[in-house]
Amino acid sequence: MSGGGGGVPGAGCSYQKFVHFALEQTRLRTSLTPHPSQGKFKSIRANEDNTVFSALSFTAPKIRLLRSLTIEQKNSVQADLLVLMVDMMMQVLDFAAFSEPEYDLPIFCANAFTSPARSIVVLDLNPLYDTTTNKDYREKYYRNLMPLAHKYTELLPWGGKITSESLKFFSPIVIWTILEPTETNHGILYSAFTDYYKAWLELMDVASRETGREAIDRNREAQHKYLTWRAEKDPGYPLLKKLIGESLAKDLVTEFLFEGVNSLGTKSFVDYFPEYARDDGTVNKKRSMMGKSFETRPWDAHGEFVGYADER
Ligand code: BLA
Repeated sequence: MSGGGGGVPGAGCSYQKFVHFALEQTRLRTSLTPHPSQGKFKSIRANEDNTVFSALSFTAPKIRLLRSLTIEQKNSVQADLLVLMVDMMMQVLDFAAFSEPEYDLPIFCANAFTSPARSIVVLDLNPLYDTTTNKDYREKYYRNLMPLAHKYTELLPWGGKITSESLKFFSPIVIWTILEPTETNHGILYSAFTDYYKAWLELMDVASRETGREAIDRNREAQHKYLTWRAEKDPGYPLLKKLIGESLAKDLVTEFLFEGVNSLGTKSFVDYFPEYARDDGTVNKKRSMMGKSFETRPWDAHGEFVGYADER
């Protein structure tokens, strides 16, 4: 059997299937065109031979950027009962979809980091506008999606304390969970991914184009703020640096994963997040200024925010 060392179950638990599903479903509804960023990153190679990167990016009507990165790190091939088996040491999925600024659509966000010990997962339709302070936005997009969140609250339970700053980028239907990397959990995650992605596609299908200059500018800036946050503070960055080196990791983050961070707006990280400004004007390297909080799910069944920072 594979996984003698308790490794992540093998090929059956790949995240490739997630990507195939999403692209297939998207193609049923719209036509995908390769994004210019695909050229440089499609055949990105890791420092180690056992680690494979797959990067794909597209645009489509209404969709500014649909991009996917998977990383698979395999253990050395073993002969076992005459069958060559491969242990997965690490699997990563980073899948996101960003609309054109003419639409205020949430950002589809699926991130999973799986090691033999556990899977760290964030799956969400990240709101363009903070749903605690923008009730209209919450009503518009999440009211009808609350049943989706309820479907998974027990199967994919809240992952415990989390970087507090992240919460502003999450919606009331977010799945934030830490799982044992079993085939069963992988199956549940696949089901949640497909449900959430189909929900996003449906929103995309019916979204109507904003025509007012001000509204479009506001959407663009909100997306730029999100990109700026993630390009600077994404938890995956140290690992990317280790796998492909600092310079390529930086390019991957700014030109592929969070493409638009250098073109959708001109504000800097500390313009958006002044609490990170150090006296000399540089960005504080800490991931979080507030620390971790929210031991339990901080939204109620109606999507109302019920978490308070003082519960830390
Ligand atoms: C950990 N990734 C995490 C954590 C979160 C996320 C919440 C737990 C640590 C924490 O509380 O910050 C993901 N955080 C997000 C997402 C948003 C956010 C999606 O704010 C969106 C707004 N993860 C990846 C990729 C890699 C990766 C591509 O998505 C690697 C290439 C790795 N994530 C990774 C690792 C950890 C992690 C190694 C654990 C280490 C750590 O906590 O620093």
